[in-house]
Amino acid sequence: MVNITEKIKEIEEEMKRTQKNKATEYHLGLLKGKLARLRAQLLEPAPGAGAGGGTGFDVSKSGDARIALVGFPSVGKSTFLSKITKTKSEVAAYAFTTLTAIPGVLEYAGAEIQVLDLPGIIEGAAEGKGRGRQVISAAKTSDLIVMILDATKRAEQRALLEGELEAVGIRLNREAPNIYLKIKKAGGMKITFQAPPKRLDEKMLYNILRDYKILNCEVLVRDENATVDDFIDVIMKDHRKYIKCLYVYNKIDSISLEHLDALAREPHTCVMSCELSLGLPDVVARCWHELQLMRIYTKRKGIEPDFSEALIVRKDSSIEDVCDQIHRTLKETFKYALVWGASARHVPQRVGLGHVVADEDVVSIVAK
Ligand SMILES: Nc1nc2c(ncn2[C@@H]2O[C@H](COP(=O)(O)OP(=O)(O)OP(=O)(O)O)[C@@H](O)[C@H]2O)c(=O)[nH]1
Ligand SMILES: [Mg+2]
Repeated sequence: MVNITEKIKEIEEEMKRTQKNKATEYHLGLLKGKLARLRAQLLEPAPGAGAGGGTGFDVSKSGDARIALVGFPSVGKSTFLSKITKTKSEVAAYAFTTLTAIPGVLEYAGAEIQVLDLPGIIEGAAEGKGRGRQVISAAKTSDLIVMILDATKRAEQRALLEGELEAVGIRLNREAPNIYLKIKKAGGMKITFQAPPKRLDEKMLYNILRDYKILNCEVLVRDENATVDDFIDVIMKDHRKYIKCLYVYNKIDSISLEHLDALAREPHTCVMSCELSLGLPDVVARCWHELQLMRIYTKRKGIEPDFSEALIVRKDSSIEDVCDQIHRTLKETFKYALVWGASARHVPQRVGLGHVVADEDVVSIVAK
């Protein structure tokens, strides 16, 4: 039997050979679908298939959020971890200094953020080169990927790394496609487009669904710009992860000012020099911003709120999430809450469990 890696190679070769035009687009679409299936198999083998899959490193999640440091060898990931946390991860001039995941804790704005220093990954990581698959699995569990790049290296490094992450189903700084898919037991395929699609048609979707042996389903494409790749992402949604990414160029002590200026203007990008301790507070502040965590202060009746200790909750959290953060049974006795701050229409506003809080709100929970 040909192994999965070889099959992937074959399909990639065929896709490269095939010219893109009207006559081949259906065939290319099918190839993309097959490729996505094989890549998922490579990372997540069927249960009982034994080891070799995508299990990450054995580091348990802790704190309010997790950041993964991803990058090629020797770009300065460990140096960065040692600078922003109390953890010392070994630093050296040779490649693959770090061989496992080293967790550190970043304390910021009253939150504890776990930062994972990971081994460097190389081209072909998605296919299992180096410790690539493990690194990528660890990255998949994070709330934010901080991609450390070497400012002195060629610009392609970023696209190469993105390609590796993309190949294993990580989607950076993107939302899930606006396509509804419901698999059914009977009734055939029902495909509808909310507006005339620009890059898809019914036959394309039909072919791909058949190839995936999805014969009974309902599809509603809400986005007119949706592509075949988007559609495959929707079918493969259990293997896709939409994660924010901050691109951080290190070693700016060794590049020209012009180059530095150009890098710093790219979207989702920060620049720093760990060696000269330049730009580090900015990078940390950007990480905090990208994580979209909120600080909620609690207040007891008749007492001033305690601003020294915040509860950390995720973006769009409700009073219910705040209760859960305080104690898991608190909502059973919940009567109402009083809210002061940006989310309150007037202060204090009396609200129920569903009220969505804002950063730095003060909340007082009133029990039955
Ligand atoms: N010039 C310069 N060198 C740096 C900077 N930050 C780190 N280095 C050097 O880059 C080399 C690699 O640093 P590490 O932190 O070990 O890199 P890493 O990304 O953890 O490498 P691996 O663990 O092998 O993947 C070391 O020699 C560091 O001293 C910087 O800001 N400027
Ligand atoms: Mg390292």
